[in-house]
Amino acid sequence: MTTIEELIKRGDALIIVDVQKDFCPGGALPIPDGETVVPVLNKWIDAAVARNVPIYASRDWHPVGHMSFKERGGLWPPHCIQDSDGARFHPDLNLPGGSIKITNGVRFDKDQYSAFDDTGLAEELRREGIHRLWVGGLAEDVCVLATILDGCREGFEVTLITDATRPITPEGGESARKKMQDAGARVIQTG
Ligand code: VGL
Ligand code: ZN
Repeated sequence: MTTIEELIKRGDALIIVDVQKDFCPGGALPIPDGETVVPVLNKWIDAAVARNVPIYASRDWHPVGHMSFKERGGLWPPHCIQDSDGARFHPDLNLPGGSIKITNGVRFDKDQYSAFDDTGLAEELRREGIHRLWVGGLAEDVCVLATILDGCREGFEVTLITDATRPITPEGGESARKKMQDAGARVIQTG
């Protein structure tokens, strides 16, 4: 069996998408079994640290009354409001001090599902000599999907860690998985 440490190497990055309390059961926009990604991602974090592979963690970080909220005609209940408890990373996610945070959803005029959208992430990764991305997080059919599609479009070799992600709906997850694979993303399951 291939271990994570055998898979990841120099030139890779681990991208952890929106593993925040509001996206887990008990939160404002709970994703079924969302919390189950945490122990899996912790294994990837350990391996990334051991191999000196950088870790980028995105977070959804909306102003009060964001345009993506239902009260403003958007799709979602209010969630991940800046500095709220629900916007915190899941408390069991062992993000090391050296991990790099990417903040999304702060714009007043549009939502940003992808960690690449208006963040400069692609340029930053290229500057760091990174060409392969291992991706997990929430939700598979929203922000993980958008991040992976952009990662592929930007020319990175992208792998989705299937046991480190969960969709909002099973149908959404199925269609997202297909779109990601059609875009050239690979899929892998941990151990
Ligand atoms: C997300 C819905 C609204 C996500 C963010 O992180 O997948 N989903 N905002
Ligand atoms: Zn959001």
